Amino acid sequence: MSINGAIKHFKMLNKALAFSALAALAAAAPRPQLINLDEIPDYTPTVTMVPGLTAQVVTYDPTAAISAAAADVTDSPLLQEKRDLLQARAACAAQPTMANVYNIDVSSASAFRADTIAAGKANNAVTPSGYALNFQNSGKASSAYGYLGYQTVPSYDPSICANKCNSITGCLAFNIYFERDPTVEPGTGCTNPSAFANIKCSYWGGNLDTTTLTNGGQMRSSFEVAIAGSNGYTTTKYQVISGYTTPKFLNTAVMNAPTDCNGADTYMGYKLFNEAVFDARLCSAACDAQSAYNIANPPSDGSKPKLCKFFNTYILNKNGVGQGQYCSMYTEQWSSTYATNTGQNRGSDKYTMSFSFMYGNTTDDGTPACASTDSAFCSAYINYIPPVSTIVSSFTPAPTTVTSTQVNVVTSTIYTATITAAAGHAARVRRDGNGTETGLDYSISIIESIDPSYTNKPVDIPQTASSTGLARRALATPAKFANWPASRISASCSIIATGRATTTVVSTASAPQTTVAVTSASTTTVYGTLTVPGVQLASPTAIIGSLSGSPGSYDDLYYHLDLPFPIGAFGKTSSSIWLEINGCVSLNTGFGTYSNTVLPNTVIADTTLLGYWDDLYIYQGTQQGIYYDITGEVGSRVLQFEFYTSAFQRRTEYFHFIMTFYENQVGLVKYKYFDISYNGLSATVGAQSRSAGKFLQYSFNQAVINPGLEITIDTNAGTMTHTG
Ligand SMILES: *[C@@H]1O[C@H](CO)[C@@H](O)[C@H](O)[C@H]1NC(C)=O
Ligand SMILES: *[C@H]1O[C@@H](CO)[C@H](O)[C@@H](O)[C@@H]1NC(C)=O
Repeated sequence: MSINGAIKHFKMLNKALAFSALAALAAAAPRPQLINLDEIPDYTPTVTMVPGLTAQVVTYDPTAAISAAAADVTDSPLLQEKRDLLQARAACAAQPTMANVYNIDVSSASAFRADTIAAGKANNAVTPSGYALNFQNSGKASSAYGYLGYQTVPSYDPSICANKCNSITGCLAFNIYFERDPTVEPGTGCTNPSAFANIKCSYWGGNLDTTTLTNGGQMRSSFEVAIAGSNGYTTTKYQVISGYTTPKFLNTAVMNAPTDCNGADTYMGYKLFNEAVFDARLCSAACDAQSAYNIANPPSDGSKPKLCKFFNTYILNKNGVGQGQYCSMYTEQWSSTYATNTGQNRGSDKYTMSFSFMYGNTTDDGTPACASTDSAFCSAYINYIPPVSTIVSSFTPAPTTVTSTQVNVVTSTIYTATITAAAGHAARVRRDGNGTETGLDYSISIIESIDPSYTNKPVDIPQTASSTGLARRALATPAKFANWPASRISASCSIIATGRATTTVVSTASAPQTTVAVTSASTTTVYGTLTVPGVQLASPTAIIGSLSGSPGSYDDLYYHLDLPFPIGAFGKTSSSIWLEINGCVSLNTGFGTYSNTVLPNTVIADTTLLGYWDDLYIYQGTQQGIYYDITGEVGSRVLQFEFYTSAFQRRTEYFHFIMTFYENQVGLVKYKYFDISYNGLSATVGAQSRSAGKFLQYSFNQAVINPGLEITIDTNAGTMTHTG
C-alpha cells in the first residue's frame, strides 16, 4: 500500500526571508554567515514511517521543487500540502511478513538486538558501489532529512537497497536493518503477537550519519519493535549542476567567508528549504533566480546588483534532526579553507551541519576588480571620469589699504601756428619835386637802445625755439582580466571606479579695506593747429627782432627813436620818442619798468601811450620783434608799431598788437589787437600825461583785450572808443 497521491512537496521556511528580502540585504553591513538560529523555527520532520508495509513510497518531484524554489523569488504563492494521514488499521489484522531467512532470534526484543547473525550480516555487508558506509551494525534505525519511503527486502544485501535508491529520484542514502515486527497488527486481542525478522531499507534524500540513529524501536501495544544490524550508506556521487563547478564536499563544515578585496560583504543571505530532499539544484535555482531578481530590481542607491556566483548548501540539524536544506549565497567563490563553521549551540540545543557542499559559477567566479590594484585599469577601461565634488573653503584676506588715485588731467594744447601775414608792398620811397628819392620821411632812426638789465628779475630760461612762427605753447590589461568577458570587466570595474574628484574652490571674502584718496595730476598734451596772424605790416622794418629769426632774446629794452613827424598825447608832442619793449611808446624819455600799474603812474615816462604795458619779451630765433611801417603821403603819413612778442618767462604766451599814429591827427592813437594771451589780465592799456595832468585808462589787469579789438584813444577829445 502506498501513500495515495503522496507527491512530496516542500515548503519554504521564513517567507520573510524570501528573495526580495535578500535583495534588500544586498547593500547591508556585513553579517556573520553563522546560522541565524532565531530565524529558524522549530521543525519536526514529518517523517511518517508507516510500519507493516512491504513498501512505503514517497516521491520527490525535482522539477516542481526547483521551479518552486525559483518562483519563490517573485513571491508567487507556494503550494503547501501536508501528506495525507494514513488510516488506522484494524487490530490483529495480518501484516505482511517474510521468511526468517537468517534464523534470527525474534523471541524478544533484547534477544533480537543481541543476535550475532544479524550483527554478522551487518558487519560483513559489502558497501555498494557509489556509496559510503556511514554506520554499521547499529541497534537503531535512522530518521534523517528527506524521507523517501522504505521497502522490505528479501535479503540483507545493501546492493538491493542501493539499486533501489538509485532508481528513486532524490535518493541520496539508505539505511538497511533488521526489524523485529509483529505478524499481526498489535491491539486488543493480540497485544503482543508473534514476531518475525523483517529486513528493511529506508531511503533518504539527505545523508545519514550516527546522529540520525534515533529510532531504537518502540512499543506497539505490548509488542516491542526492535532494530538490529543497522547499516547506513550515503551516496558518493555528488550532484553535478550545469554551469557550476564540480561540487566540493565540505562534510560537516560550512563557509564563513571574508569580505572581498574591496571590503564588501560577499555573503548575500540564505534560503532554507525543508520537507524536500536535499537537492543542490534548489540552491542553484535560488542562486540564479536571486541574480536575475537583483538585476531586475537593482539597489535604489545606485550600487551594482549583487550576483550570486557561489553557494554553500548543507543540511542543518538540530540535536541531530534535519531541519532543512540551507543555502548560503555569495557573490564570490571562496576556498574551502573558509569552511570553518562546524556548529553552534543555543541553550541546550546543538545545531550541526552535515552533507555540506559548495558550488561556484564556472564562467565567473565573482572575483571583483580590486580598488587597490585595478583602479587605474578600470577607470581607463570604462572611461570613468569621476564626478567632481566641489569643496568651498573660505578665505578672508588680511585687511588692506587701497589707494584710490584721482588723476586730474590738465590738457595743454600746443599749437602749430599757421601765420598769416599781410601781403608785402613795394618799398615806399619819397621823391622830391626833381625826382630825387628821399627815404627819411618814411624811416625811423634808432638813436640808442637801453637795456636796463634789472638784476632783481629772474633770469629767463633760454629755449630752443622754432625758427619759424611764434613760440607757442595608455594602460596595459592586468593578467587577472585576461580571460574575462568585456561585460564582466565592465560590471566589475564599474563597482570600483566610483571615486569622486575633489576640487577646492576658495571663496574669498572681501577684505576690510581702508581707502586712502590721493590726487595726482597728469598732463595731456594735445597738438593742434592754429591760424594766427603773422606780422601784419605790409612792409615791416624791425626795430628789434627779425622776421628771419631774432638774433637774441630781449627783455625790458627801450629804444630812443627819431620819427619823421611828431606824435603825442594830451597836447604833449615830440618826434623824439621812446619805444618800450614792454608795450609802450613815450615822449622824451623811456623806461624799462615791467610791473604794470594802474594809471596814472608816477614812475614811467611823463607822457606815455600804453598799447599793452606788460613784461613783454622777445625770444631768440623766433620772428618775434617790434616792427614799424610808415605809409601815406607826407602830411598824412601813418606810423605803425607792431609788437609781435611773448612775455618774460611766459614763452608760450603771445602778445600781438599794433599802435598806430597819424601825422595829421597828433594826439590820437589806435590800438589794434590780434592775439593777446589771457586778454589783458596782466596789462595796462591807455594813455597818460602827468605834466598835462591827464590820463585815459582802457583797462588794468582786466580780461577785456580780445583779438580783433581796436581802441581809438583821442587824447585831445579825452575819448576812448573801441570796435571788436
Ligand atoms: C555564471 O555567471 C555568468 C556571468 O554573470 C552568468 O551569465 C551565468 O548565468 C552564471 N551561470 C549560472 C549557472 O548561474
Ligand atoms: C633837386 O635835387 C636836390 C638834390 O637832392 C637838390 O638839393 C634840390 O635843390 C633840387 N631841387 C630842384 C628843384 O632842383
